[in-house]
Amino acid sequence: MEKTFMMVKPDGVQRNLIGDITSRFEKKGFQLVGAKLMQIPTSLAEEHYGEHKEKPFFGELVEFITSGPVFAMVWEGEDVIATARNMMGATKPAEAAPGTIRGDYGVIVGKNIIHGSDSPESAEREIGLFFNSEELVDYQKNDLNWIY
Ligand code: ABT
Ligand code: MG
Repeated sequence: MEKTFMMVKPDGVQRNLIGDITSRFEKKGFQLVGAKLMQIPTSLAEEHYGEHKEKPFFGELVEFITSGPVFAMVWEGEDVIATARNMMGATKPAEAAPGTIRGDYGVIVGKNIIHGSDSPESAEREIGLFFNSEELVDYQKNDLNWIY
């Protein structure tokens, strides 16, 4: 089953949006298979955002993502990578549709609340950067006779 890496960025954590954001993915029907609150070290931030190294906003980006705790998550489900990107909304909050996370809560492109992997290759790379295999849990929700 497809997996994606997502994180509530420092602005989302400061604004108490962890519960709302995780709730959206739970209600959609995806399964949480790993999660932790963490402070990203600069070296990990630079590696995670390596594709933007030459961009003028790289320094600010690394500074922002290391400025406070993030809530890192791995979600699993059919087409979860593309579906989660749709639920997040466009990178620029001004272009993000109402009803999406960035459309509902974001204003500034450099502080756009949530990250989600943009391809299967990115998902594999980012899950590997942020989680050890023993931190990911494989479990079934169906066939439990104590859920009524
Ligand atoms: P991320 O989930 O952070 O990767 O965002 P997304 O994939 O939607 O967008 P990309 B293009 O990867 O942007 C990475 C971060 O860079 C910020 N940014 C982007 C700017 O600050 N200015 C810009 O002009 C652009 C294009 C937005 C993203 N992060 N934050 N926070
Ligand atoms: Mg990106």
